[in-house]
Amino acid sequence: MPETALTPAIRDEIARVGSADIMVGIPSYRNAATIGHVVRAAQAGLVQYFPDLRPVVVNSDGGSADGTQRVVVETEPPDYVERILLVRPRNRLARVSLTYPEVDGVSGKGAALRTLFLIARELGVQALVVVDSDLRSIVPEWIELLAGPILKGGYDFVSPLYARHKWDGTITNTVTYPLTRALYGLRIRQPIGGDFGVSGDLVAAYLERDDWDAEVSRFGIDIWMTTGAVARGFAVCEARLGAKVHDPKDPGADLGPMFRQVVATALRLTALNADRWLDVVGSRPVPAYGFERLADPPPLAVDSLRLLSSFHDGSLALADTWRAMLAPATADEVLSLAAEAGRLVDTADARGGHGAVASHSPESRTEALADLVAGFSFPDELWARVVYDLVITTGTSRMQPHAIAAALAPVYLGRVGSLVVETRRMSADEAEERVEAQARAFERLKPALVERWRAEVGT
Ligand SMILES: Nc1nc2c(ncn2[C@@H]2O[C@H](COP(=O)(O)OP(=O)(O)O)[C@@H](O)[C@H]2O)c(=O)[nH]1
Ligand SMILES: [Mg+2]
Repeated sequence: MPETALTPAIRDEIARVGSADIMVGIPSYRNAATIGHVVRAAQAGLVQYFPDLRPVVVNSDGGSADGTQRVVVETEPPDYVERILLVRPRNRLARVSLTYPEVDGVSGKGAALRTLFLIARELGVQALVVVDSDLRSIVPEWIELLAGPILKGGYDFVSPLYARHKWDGTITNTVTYPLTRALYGLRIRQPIGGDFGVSGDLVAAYLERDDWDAEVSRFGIDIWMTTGAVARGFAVCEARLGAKVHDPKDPGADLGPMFRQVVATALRLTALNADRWLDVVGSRPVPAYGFERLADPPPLAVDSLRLLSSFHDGSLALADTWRAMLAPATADEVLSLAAEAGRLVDTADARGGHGAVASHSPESRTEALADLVAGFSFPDELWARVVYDLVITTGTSRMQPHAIAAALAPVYLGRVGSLVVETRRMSADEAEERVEAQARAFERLKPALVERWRAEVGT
């Protein structure tokens, strides 16, 4: 169990608040530009929807130098919310902004959440809602949607359901959604969405677990929370939140560390929880709470040429590692796809001259490449086999999850590049059907995974 001594300053804040029924926790690191809106929405949601409860908003910050915490404490106070919403809550809303302590020397989103869990337990809250501090699309109702199922419905974990752009959430679409669904049999569409509702019981269970590691202190936290709820049989539902609009990331440019932390955690937990998934067959939807919305998330530019180029570069540097971590046939197929990606990138360069292609916008590069790559496809089943080979490699301890995840990253970029090219003319619904088809491939291949696990790892 990690050592997290709450600082005296945090203890003072807990003593000042005393106790609470419902808490909104907001992790942050350098979010001065966006966190004000999130704090206002959280306060308004608590005041409007839970006027009879004792509410608190807690910001857990990583020591941002950009004034994030100052924005939080200078955001309009709760009486402003009461005035604009014409609500007279029974209890005054408390607001706290603090700098969280590192967990075993590591800071990150997970460390921020660990402090939020400790505070929630100390205050005795029945429902903890956590929301990201870079959200543009949060509205007060999100607080009701994420806490309502816990307070009114007896659920322990509320997972978000959003309309996202077809190219946003690529780690979710290619790994955490299909893997969680096929392993545990629950169709949780956004296992690492970042905006969750957690019951007081589940918070206590999280704090009692002894498998917190450095990745969980970073971006491994979301899949750790979701898997922890699902694998231990807590009551799980989804809440329909509408669009997720936040600081966007290009999967080829910004997602490297996050990918490694999420995937390493997912693999580690898969090996740890074998007794929870080996016997699960098929999958079922989980109950969804909230009114269905029409939402149109903003466009997102993704540079598919760069994705294919990273896939090919990765194959040059990592071929031996890929052969060590994948089954021989899987490695052969992946390496030949990477070679094909390399040829396509060369052709694109030769056609336009590297500078000419590089100088175009990502969209026109995708279009230019699309003409070339009409036949390029990273098949669903091959991707599922890649991920399942890695589950086996983790189970047999031939490689550490973190090393596997790092070596997988370029393969993932190739997989995403293929999806981007294939879905470039598709509507959101059509692209969603591609994600579903991939999830069905993971389910189809699961019996083979189970058989291999039993033969090579044990039961
Ligand atoms: N406290 C803290 N929060 C972090 C850190 N890194 C990210 N976060 C928060 O975690 C949330 C999600 O991060 P973000 O970069 O938007 O990830 P994504 O939306 O999942 O791609 C945001 O609220 C960030 O402020 C960190 O190092 N420390
Ligand atoms: Mg974000």
